[in-house]
Amino acid sequence: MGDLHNNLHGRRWLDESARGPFSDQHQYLPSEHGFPGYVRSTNKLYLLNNAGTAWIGGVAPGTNTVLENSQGRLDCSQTTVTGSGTTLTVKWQVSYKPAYSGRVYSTYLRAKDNSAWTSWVQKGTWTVNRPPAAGTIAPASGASTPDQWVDFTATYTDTDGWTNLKEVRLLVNTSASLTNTVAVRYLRSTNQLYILNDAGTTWMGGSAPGANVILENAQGRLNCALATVAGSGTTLTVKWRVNFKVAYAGKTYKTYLYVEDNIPVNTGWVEKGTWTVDGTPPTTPVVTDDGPYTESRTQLHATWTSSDPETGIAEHQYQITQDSATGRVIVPWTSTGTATEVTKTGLSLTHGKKYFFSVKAKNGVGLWSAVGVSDGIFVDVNAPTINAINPADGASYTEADLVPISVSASDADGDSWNTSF
Ligand SMILES: [Ca+2]
Ligand SMILES: [Ca+2]
Ligand SMILES: [Ca+2]
Ligand SMILES: [Ca+2]
Repeated sequence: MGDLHNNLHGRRWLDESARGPFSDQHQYLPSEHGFPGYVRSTNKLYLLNNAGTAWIGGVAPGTNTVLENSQGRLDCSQTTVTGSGTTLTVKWQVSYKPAYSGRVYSTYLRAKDNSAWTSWVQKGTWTVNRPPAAGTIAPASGASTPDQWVDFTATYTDTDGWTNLKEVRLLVNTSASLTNTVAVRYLRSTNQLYILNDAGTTWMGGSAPGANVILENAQGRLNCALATVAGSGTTLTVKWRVNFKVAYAGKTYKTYLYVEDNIPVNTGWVEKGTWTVDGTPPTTPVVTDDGPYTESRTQLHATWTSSDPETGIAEHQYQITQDSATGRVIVPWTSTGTATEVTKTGLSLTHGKKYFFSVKAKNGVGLWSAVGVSDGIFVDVNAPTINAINPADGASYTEADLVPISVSASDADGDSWNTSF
């Protein structure tokens, strides 16, 4: 037995393995491509050609030669062979080409003495893979109202090709937490969509894109009918059509993508954008005109304040009416954009009439506030005139004097007037 190794032909073989979650794709396929061999009797290294029909090479270990086929390479210069006792030890230095990437393989050994081959014996596994990556999401930011459908178009990539992806996900939450949230998933291998349950423990659903199904939990919904999936090259693009329920409104969330390939290797949750769900309109504007009266018959001015903590104010509109907020319309609803005051000129106001500003505000998701109204302003073209005040300026009296106090005034408009001291 001492020279058994002198009789050995060694072989090492990599092929697809039945191991892992994708046994339907990773069946044991005993094609003989991609493995190197060593013939001891001639001290030569070989690599099988792509077709598995002929040996490439025939060079001694240590030779500065790289043997290669479409799957990989055998670097003969770094491949060593040593024999001792009953054992032949071969250190195969191999590398794998992109065409071979994206799988978990089994490693097999086989040897032949001067008369017979062993069978192929599985001795281990080896993974050749390039990891997946989260791509982009569009829109990267924005806002919606409760129950409003939103299309998030997300890309997911794998250098091994989009079919190397096992599943992709989208999460909308304040952090990468999975309880009471909106997380959706597409399982590429079965072409099925899911939404995570409230507890974050179970994926619910299993409907194909295009199926007339709406999956939902307490926070939101995934509309399968209008979700789309497309693969091309290294990229899988999913258009997620989702909405958020009232229970989920009132916050700005982050959007996260997650992708996992067939190995499986995953990216974890990768933050990609923000999204706000706003279910409340702006506060009712507080409107202030220029006091109790104005002498102008042609212009009115007012300022106002309103706010929306979730999505801010996108637009204001004002209206001017006479006599009351529901009286005759002097200026119909007019936008001021984001300005919070207006000076309206060119008016033909009536002396003695009171005018009111009504203002409403729209937030970032298009919800309008209630209408706020000013307390009104009279048009008084001429303020009253004081004609005389008794005692007159500079008059002097003694302690014993009884001092008469009176005012004489008039109003050019004929308005009544009052005095106070
Ligand atoms: Ca991969
Ligand atoms: Ca709001
Ligand atoms: Ca006023
Ligand atoms: Ca007057």
